[in-house]
Amino acid sequence: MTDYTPVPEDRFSFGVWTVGWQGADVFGPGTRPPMPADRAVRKLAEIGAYGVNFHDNDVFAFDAAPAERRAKIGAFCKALEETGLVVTTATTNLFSHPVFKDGAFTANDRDVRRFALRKVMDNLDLAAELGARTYVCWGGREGAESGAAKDVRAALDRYKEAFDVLGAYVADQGYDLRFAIEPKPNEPRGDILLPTIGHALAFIQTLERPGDVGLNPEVGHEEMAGLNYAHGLAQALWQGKLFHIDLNGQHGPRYDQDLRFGAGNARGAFWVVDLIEHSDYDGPIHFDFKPPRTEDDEGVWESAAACMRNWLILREKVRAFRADPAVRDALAEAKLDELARPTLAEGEDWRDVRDASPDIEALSARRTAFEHLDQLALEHLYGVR
Ligand SMILES: [Mn+2]
Repeated sequence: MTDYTPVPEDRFSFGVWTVGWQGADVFGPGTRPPMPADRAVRKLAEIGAYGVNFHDNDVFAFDAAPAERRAKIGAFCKALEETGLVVTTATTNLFSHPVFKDGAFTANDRDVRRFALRKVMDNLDLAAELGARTYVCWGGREGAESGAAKDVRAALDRYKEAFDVLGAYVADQGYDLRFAIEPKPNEPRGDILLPTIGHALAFIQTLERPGDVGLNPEVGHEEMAGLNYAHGLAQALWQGKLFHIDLNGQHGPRYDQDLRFGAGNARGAFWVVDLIEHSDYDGPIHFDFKPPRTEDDEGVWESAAACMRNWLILREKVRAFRADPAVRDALAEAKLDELARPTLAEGEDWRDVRDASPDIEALSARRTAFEHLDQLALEHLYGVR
């Protein structure tokens, strides 16, 4: 048992925009005042975060004049220096300004696409300067509400072209940066391109530099599509593509809730922590949540701190689950070790199974014992083991 106090080794990071969200939604304006990026950095350091992730326009306004842009970046950097917080990741706002109303990399208007590339390159320069290693691309406006207005195959050509151009830019500049695509099924567009982990994984294989592009899957985005986030993460890990994670909470298929991590699907969160804890993922444990519109400033920081606290609570629980002798027996009974064994033995080929004739009735009658194993997990989650 610990007191769940975060330490830098936990690698907890937050988007500047998470705690800085003012609470504006489609039905009303913000309920909280704007938060300058440097204040977000200082407060995040106070509550035990290790790193931050920023959009260009979290730090300076879209239309900031060069002097103002420099001043805002200067204040941000000063806060980083004074607190020791690390910039792990950066990204571009390609969704707020009306110019991106039909998307950025896949806007039908070619001039918009050219401007979008330039905006990303500007922020890649800043990201590299601040030491970010991962560059997230969430294509929130890359999509459509209607059928004929978007030729999806042409749009995917342009999407690929954007990553090829930006990959060349990063290589030519000698930046140590990798791209991480963040899938989302819908919202703000009716339907968004690259809607799930699976779509994005397939897309990456078409790029000129597939090795430099991976994924940044978000809990809520996959669960909005009714998918199992931990399974998606596992496949991304299996394909060497889990470059970053966006952790938050969601209650099934509905609008993007961005609850604090551990709220929403708690059972799903247990398996996410179990997977990441027992994997070679070494990126930040990153939270992309939004403190609900009901909260004041104090509530914002309580909600942010709770993301880390919930991770640490669940980490303790998944470690206890894996160390429990009853769980080890149950895993063996459920044949997890057997799943890890190749179906064909060394030196065997299809001939060795071509004429297999097992006792089908006996095979069908074998126990799986999965319910027993799952109940043990739930009892660890519920705190009775
Ligand atoms: Mn979200």
